[in-house]
Parts: sequence; C-alpha cells; structure tokens
Amino acid sequence: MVNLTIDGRSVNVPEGTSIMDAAYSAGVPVPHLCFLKEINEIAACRVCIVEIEGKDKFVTACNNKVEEGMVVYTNSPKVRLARRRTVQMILSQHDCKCATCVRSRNCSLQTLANDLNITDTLYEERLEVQEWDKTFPLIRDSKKCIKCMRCVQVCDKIAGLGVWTLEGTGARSTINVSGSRTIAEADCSLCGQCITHCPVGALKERDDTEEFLRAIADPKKVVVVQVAPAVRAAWGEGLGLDLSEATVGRIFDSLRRIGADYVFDTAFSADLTIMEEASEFIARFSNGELKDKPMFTSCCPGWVRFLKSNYPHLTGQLSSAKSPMQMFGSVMKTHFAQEIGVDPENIYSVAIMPCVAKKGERNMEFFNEEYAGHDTDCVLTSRELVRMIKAFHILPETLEDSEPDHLFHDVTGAGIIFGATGGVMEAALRTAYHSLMGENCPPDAFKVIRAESQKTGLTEATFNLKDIDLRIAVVNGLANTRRLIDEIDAGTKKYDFVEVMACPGGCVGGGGQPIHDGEELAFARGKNLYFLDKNSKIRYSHDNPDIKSLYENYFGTPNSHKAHHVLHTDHFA
Ligand code: HC1
Ligand code: SF4
Repeated sequence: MVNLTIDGRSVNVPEGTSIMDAAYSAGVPVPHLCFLKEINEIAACRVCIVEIEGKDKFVTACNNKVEEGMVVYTNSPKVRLARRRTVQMILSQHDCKCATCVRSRNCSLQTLANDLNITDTLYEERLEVQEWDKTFPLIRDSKKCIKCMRCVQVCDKIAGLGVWTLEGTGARSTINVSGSRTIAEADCSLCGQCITHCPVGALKERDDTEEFLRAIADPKKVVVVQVAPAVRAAWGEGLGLDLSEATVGRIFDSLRRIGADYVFDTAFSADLTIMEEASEFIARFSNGELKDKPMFTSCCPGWVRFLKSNYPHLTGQLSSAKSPMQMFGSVMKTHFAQEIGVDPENIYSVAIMPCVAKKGERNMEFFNEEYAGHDTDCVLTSRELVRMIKAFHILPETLEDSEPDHLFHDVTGAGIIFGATGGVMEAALRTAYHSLMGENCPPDAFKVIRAESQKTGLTEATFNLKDIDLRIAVVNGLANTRRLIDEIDAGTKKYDFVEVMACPGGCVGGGGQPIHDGEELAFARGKNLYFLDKNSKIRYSHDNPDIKSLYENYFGTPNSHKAHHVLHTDHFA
C-alpha cells in the first residue's frame, strides 16, 4: 500500500493506483475531459493536471501513479490558473454556440468552463471546418471537436472497428474518418458508442423529429409508434424521473399527447420474433445446417452491418427473421392496415429506439404485394424522444400510465428482456424448450446467461433439452464479437446458436440512450428489465394472447408461407 496526502487528506491506496483514482477514493474528484477509464488514459486534454510538492512541473492525474509520501494539490492557485489557460485554449478551437448545441446542459466542456468561472476567451478563435454528409445517421461537427481522442479509442477498443483516426500534428492535428474514406464508405456499424462517449457536441445522431412531426400534422397519415424494450430503462434519466416514475406507460402518454394515433410496445413484436426465430432455429438445427457454424441472432442492425462488412461469407448464418422493429412495421402495413381499413401507403410507422443503427436498418426496402417501401418510416432515439417531450412543454410529473393499443396490446417478460445482453437468447430458449418438451420450463431456467458486468462480454453455456446438447454463446460489444467470430470462423469454437449485440450490455447501453459522460449504466439498466420480467404476468413469448390471435387470424403458424413473406428477409438486399 502507498501513503500520500491529497489536498490535505491522508490517503492509503494500493501500489500502481493512478493519482486520479487515489483522489477519487479520498472524495476529491479531479476535473477531466478526455479521460475514460481503461479506454482513454492518455492525458490528451491536460485538464487533470495536479501540483506535486517538490516538483517544478505539473503532472496529469489520469496517467501518473501515486508514490509513497507524495503531497498532491489538485486545486491550488497555480493549478487553477494553468487549468483555466488549458480550457481557454480548448475553447479557442471549439464552436461555443451553446444555445444551438444538442449537448447544451449535458456537455463536459461547458460544465468545466462554468466551474472554472471562465467568462471570456483569451485566444483567437480557430475553428476547423470539415464537410459532412448530413443524410448519414451519424453526424460529426468538426467545429466542436476538441481532439480528446475518445471516439478514436472507443471505436478501436469497444467497437473493434477503427473508423476514426488522428491526422496531422501539433495545432493542425485533427480527427477524421480513417483511410481517406467518407463515413458512408467506412465500415461504421452505427453502434453510436462514439456519440455516447463524446464529451461535447461533436458527434450526434441525425435528428429526425421534424420528419415525424410533419407526419403527425398530415391529416392523411395514420401515425403508429412503437417503443423499444430498452428505452423504458433509460428515458427517465433525461427528464429527472426515477425508475418507478419512468414507466413505459408514461412514454405512451407522452406520445399520445404529441399526436400519435396508435402506440405500441416493441416487446410485443419481440415475442413475434421469438416465435419465428425459435422455430427457425429448431428447423435448421434438426436438418443439420448448423453442424459447422451456428445460427446468429439478427435483431441488432449494428451487428448485422458489422457481419456483412467484415465477414460477408457468414451472412447466411444469420437468422432470416427480421428484427422486432421491422416485424412491427410490416405487421402495421399489412394486417393492422387491413383491420383498421387504411391504405398501407397512409400508415406512417415510427420506432422509438435506444439505437442509432436502427436509423440505418430503417432504410431496408421491401416490395410486397401488400405494400412497397419501408417497414419503418422513421426512427427516433431515446434522446430525440426526451427532446420532443421538452419541446412540447410536457411536464414529466404530469404524465400518466397509459396502455398500448389493440390489436397488439399484450407483452411478456420475455419480450422486455430483449433490451439486455442475453435477453434474446433467454427468451428464445424459453420457447424452444416449450416446443421440444411440450411444457414450460421454470421461467428463470436459463438465467445463468445473464451478464452482471462487462467482464469479457462473452457468456457460454450448454443446455440439455430432450437429450440434445445445445451449445450457446452470448456476446456484446463488437470488439468482443470480433474475437469470438474469428474463433468460430477458424473452427476453434463450436456453438449451435449465438446472440450478438453491438453495444456493451445490449440495447440498454445503446448509442441512442441518454448520455452520462462515458459512465457505464448499461448493466444497471439491464437489471431493471430483468426486474420487469420477473414481475410480468406472462413470461413466455408463446403464451402471449395477442401473439396467439395474430397467428390464428393472420399468419397461421410460425414460418408459414405468409409469415416468411412478411416477417423474414435473406439479409442480402
Ligand atoms: Fe433493441 Fe430489439 S432489443 S434490437 O436492442 O431486438 O434498438 O430495446 O428494439 O428491433 O425488441 C434496439 C432494444 C429493440 C428490435 C427488440
Ligand atoms: Fe442498436 Fe441495440 Fe445493436 Fe446497440 S445493441 S447497435 S442499441 S440494436
């Protein structure tokens, strides 16, 4: 152990501890901008400088270790002056139009400048202007970039992709898409992790709220909105609601007040996905198709984009089931349109998602005899939902619990846990068990695959069902996924069924969720979904009464000709 003094407090920490962590353990947070634990510890911003007694130069707290007897000052007059100069220098290269910035009031640079009482800029402004394709779902504003390197490191270490790179040197250094490509040419999975880890407003999703509001204002359009499982676990963070207040029922109320004609829960179509995917899995497993390579889940478009660009030869291993979002859209434009007597052309299908990649998935076009075009017309992130609620001056405390509409009212706990890593697999296994054994398993029979923390991001298990050993794996985070797929591809790991989610912790940690300066909240949000599952009246997708009626009245059986036509894709489009 090492003994030292930080701002007059005695501290005792293990050898090798950083000054930043030692200070934190003593209740002394050191201001910082670029630091992200175990991801970006390179002191690029130099905001975390501290003074050490007996040394002439400041040291950065994030990447320097404690030493025995050290006397550290994190906020001495000299430190404060130097830190102010550093931040003023950063501000001189940053577009400080906070009033028009999407991250205003949730920006680490703004908070820091306010805390340091910076009311003017000392240096001449020098903003970098870089062209950007504003139609792409991920938007970069070079004028706001502070070169902290977080996006570069997050894309490399969490997403395993390396879309971003540092170019140039000294004052001319800049972040750009790597390999002199445009963002559309790069293999961006659209997981959005660079957005949720950006400390300022340099990265954001394309805002589609105006498009949605135009449809609301159009009297011809019937606007149907679905809300993804993971949104309920995080939207309240953006409005100051606690978990008991931030119910999905209150999201439905807010959407109705904004003008939606019908509101639904994507957990319903998650149950529908399970019906299709579990029966597809049993069929592919039984006919020997999965002897060498597993079937992969296909509901995460970040993962699907990653697989298609990095391992195109494995595309055929994906489940052919569309994602719950797309299934809901296609059911809206077929069965639902017929039932309410509206031309599918006039159904405007909207999805509130925790995800940026869903904005890309929405572009998939389908040409059926029933309708042509998109299953989903507009995707809004949890953050866009929160912004709309604020824009409509809805007081969060006045929201009331409200039920989803019929015909797709009922949901199950199995559908709700889709939003957490392992949830799709667990829901599928509950239904596969029922198909193979003819009875329900205990609802928590497969809970060993739930993840409590990031650790390796991989969970493996073998379950014996009717004398068959089912080898499954669940992975989250694309860098972890790359390691796993390399092994599957090389034949050194064998599974029958693999769930992949691009974002750490699954959709609850999605790139469209409220931002907390890189703080990892995905696993706490996931626990909330498991709590909702435990307290659900129905916990098996195949027991959902509205799912049963949908098959009785429209699709017949899972994987029927009609179901295939409306609910599946070959992923090669
Ligand atoms: Fe997800 Fe899914 S779980 S992909 O993360 O399968 O976005 O929440 O809606 O489609 O259900 C996202 C979440 C979501 C789909 C479902
Ligand atoms: Fe989107 Fe969920 Fe996939 Fe993340 S894990 S890219 S939020 S679907």
